[in-house]
Amino acid sequence: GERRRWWKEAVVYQVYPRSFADSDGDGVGDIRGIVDRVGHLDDLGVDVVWLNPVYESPQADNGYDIADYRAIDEQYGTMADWEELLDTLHDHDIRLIMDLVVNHTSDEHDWFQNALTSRDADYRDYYVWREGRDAAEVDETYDVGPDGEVPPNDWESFFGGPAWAYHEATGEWYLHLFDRKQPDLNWENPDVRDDVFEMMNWWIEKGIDGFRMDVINLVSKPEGLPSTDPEAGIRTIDRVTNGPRVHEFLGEMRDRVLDRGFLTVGEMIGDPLPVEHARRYVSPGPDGDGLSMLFHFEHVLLDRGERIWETADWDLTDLKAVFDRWQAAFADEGWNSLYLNNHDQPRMVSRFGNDGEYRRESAKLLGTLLHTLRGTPYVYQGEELGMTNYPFESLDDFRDVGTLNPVRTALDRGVVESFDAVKEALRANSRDNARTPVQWSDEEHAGFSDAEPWISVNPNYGEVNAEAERADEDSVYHYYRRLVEFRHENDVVVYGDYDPLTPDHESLWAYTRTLGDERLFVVLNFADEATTYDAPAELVGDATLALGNYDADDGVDETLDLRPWEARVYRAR
Ligand code: TEU
Repeated sequence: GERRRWWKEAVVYQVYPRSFADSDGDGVGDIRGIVDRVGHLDDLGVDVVWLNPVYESPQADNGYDIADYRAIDEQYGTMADWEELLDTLHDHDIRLIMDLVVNHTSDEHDWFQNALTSRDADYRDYYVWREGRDAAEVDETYDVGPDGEVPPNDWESFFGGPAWAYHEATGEWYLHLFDRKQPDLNWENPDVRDDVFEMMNWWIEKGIDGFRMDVINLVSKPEGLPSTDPEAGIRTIDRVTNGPRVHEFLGEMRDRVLDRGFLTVGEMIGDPLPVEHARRYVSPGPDGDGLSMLFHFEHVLLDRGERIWETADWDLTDLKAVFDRWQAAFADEGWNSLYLNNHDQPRMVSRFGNDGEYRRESAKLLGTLLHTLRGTPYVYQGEELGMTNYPFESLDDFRDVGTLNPVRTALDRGVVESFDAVKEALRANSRDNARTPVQWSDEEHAGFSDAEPWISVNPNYGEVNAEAERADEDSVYHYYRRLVEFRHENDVVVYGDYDPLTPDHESLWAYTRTLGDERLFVVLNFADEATTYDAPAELVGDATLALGNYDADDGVDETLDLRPWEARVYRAR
């Protein structure tokens, strides 16, 4: 039988603190701003908050570069503010999970500062240091260090350029899979693991309810750090994901970090994530790593090219195929997380919906999908308001290191001709789409701050904002409230089997969810046009319309006429 778990029944709401709410008028969101808005979360009905990093950090990657794991960044407030946030959430029966960023630290972390002092420094081996290679022996052309040295291997950073930085004083290179201000920790060193596990337990003792684990499938690096192999189609990402000791390290974590039935969700980059790893990460058995669930990337890579300025064509059948495969993968054991956007992804309504004429309808349809598949839904701040992508006009509009680094490097090298040549793709792809301030009202700066925000507010805030959404019973916001409530009141939404009905249809996604003699029938029209659907005979007949984004009658007819972006959830009778 199905194991019941509180986190399977929960809806998670993701707060990106920098962009959520600014209480002290410096243009940057902060923890008090979140405390002030807990009412919004409570009204929405969510069960868990996932808080993006608020630790002390020079903010090279908005907090994913941590200088002190046990301190709150001044910009975001104090430890007392954080404690108040935890207490306030708990008072409202909302749990809190923290972001765990332990593949790398900031270069300003004490460990790294110590490591820089000499090759024999106490903390040298906390990071990955190697000697460079002789330029004459290799054919890479970029970034030749002093004395004609090139980096130890050809890996590329996820943010563009080589994954290695040369340290003059000690004459070696350190590995940084992300920005050069984010040196990778050396998990081969047992002291690193001790310190990480101890730090996790320190936060657990403070009363948190779990962790979201940043790029946790990168922590084990392959022996010998081999270069890529373009002939065999092996890219950097294939070298660094799901490494040889990753399950051993996570097993150690499972055994040594206190577990009070937490929600743990591992971010697993790479495409595809091999199913044998996926199963093992989330298997609760003795051979499993015991994570509650994971984030895979397959659906958010469909429309992406190799580079941030490239896009790819996709259609609905591709999207369904990805979800169908993952629904099946964890049908008996393991559990899915469900997300359509987050702080690294463009806004879902601009990407998978229609953010113009059908913004509201398509935001609700996507919400229906998110909340009626089998798994735990993650709502990203502003999603419940139908917030959209930002109309970027120049490189100056961007703040994200993951956008700026690669584009600037490519412009320098002439790989990209001009900003205009890549504008449309960056508009579609940039992480900054998700990071514009939450639109609370139609007041100046959208009610996010009294000051000019660190990144521009989307110009559509006059129409799209929380105050307007709350005032309108037909809003995306109120529909999301109903979705959350629906999950809480119906076990079939949580535990029911998923069966797809229309894998090959180009604009319809229909499926059933079945638990014992309860059955839901969901039908979604992913199109700007009306579409008819011949419902399967066994579903035709009496049924209650439990949810929908248009007015519709009870009962499933032989032929269902669905309006643009219409979503319906029927409860079979
Ligand atoms: O993200 C991992 C990651 O691979 C993405 O940043 C990816 O590069 C991006 O989505 C490209 O589309 C995690 C965090 O979520 C992200 O914010 C951090 O920048 C990154 O790790 C480094 O900590």
